[in-house]
Amino acid sequence: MQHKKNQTLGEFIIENQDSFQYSSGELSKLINAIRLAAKVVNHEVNKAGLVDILGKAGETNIQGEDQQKLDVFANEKFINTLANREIVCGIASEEEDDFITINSNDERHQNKYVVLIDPLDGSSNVDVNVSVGTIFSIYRRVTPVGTPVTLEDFLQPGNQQVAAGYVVYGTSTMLVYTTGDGVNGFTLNPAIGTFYLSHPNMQFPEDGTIYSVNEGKYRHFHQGVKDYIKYCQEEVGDRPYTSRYIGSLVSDFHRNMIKGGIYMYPKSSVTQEGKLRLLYECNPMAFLAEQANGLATGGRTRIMDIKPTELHQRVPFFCGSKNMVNKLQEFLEKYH
Ligand code: P6P
Repeated sequence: MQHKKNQTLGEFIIENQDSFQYSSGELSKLINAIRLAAKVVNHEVNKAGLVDILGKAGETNIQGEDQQKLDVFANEKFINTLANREIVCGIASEEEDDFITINSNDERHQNKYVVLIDPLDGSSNVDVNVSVGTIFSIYRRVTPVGTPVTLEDFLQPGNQQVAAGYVVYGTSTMLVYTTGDGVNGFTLNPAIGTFYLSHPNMQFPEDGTIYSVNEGKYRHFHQGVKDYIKYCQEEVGDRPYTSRYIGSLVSDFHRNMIKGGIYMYPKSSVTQEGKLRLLYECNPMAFLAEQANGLATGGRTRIMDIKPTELHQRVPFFCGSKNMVNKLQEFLEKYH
């Protein structure tokens, strides 16, 4: 992977498309489509307080969560932008009950890629001006080109992803992605609408001193998770660690990747399988984590080895600095 200081995202894609093991031209078009949609959504997120786009859309999604107006806006923008570029044969979204078949103009279904997205993760934070994100995951279809896309094309294990990334709409807007050859971060210059390579070759520090979990749910957690949290809080060596939890996966992940840390969303007696969705939250973040020298596990299994069984399935999720995830694993295994 070539990195040149202040390279634009467009230049970076062109210079590195040969490292992409599939037809690079289409991937470039895909990433460019995501870049365009990210700018449009960023524009709305940044002025959300000024226009009637805050608050609930009056609908609920398949998760039973109130759809925020910005959720619906972001979902439409990413779907329409991806659908219009003749590279995607199907899209699945947190905001859509079922996957969407993209009929290429000539109906020959020649497009080879499927995209899974969480268009606005952490969207309940928008109304309180806390950063949110978009998460995307890209696979090649597994059913024959020339036939309509099927659910099988979406239920692939995360280890089959060809690209994944996120947009974080924070104090600055960044696009962070991988195509399997490291993780690179691009910061948007809003004055000219261009993303510049600001964080080449992002890596999780092997150790960290930040743990991210919703401690309000502590009493519902598995004993191994409780023991690990108490370990983080002990006055020993470089502990107690710092507790940082924004309530926005992309933001917590991004901070922990830069500073070192672990993010945890365990299953509990209340949420038997955890809360985060395997296909469009955990798998893309797991791909990024491993490409950045980190780890991502469901507690017993590497996240990217889990064979999905349904589009919106949830899994427990632990992700971040290698040595922190391994230490957590030790506590979990005491009770297996
Ligand atoms: P809780 C946002 O809804 C999200 O999917 C993640 O972005 C975030 O980390 C988590 O859920 C927050 O969930 O239950 O702690 O409010």
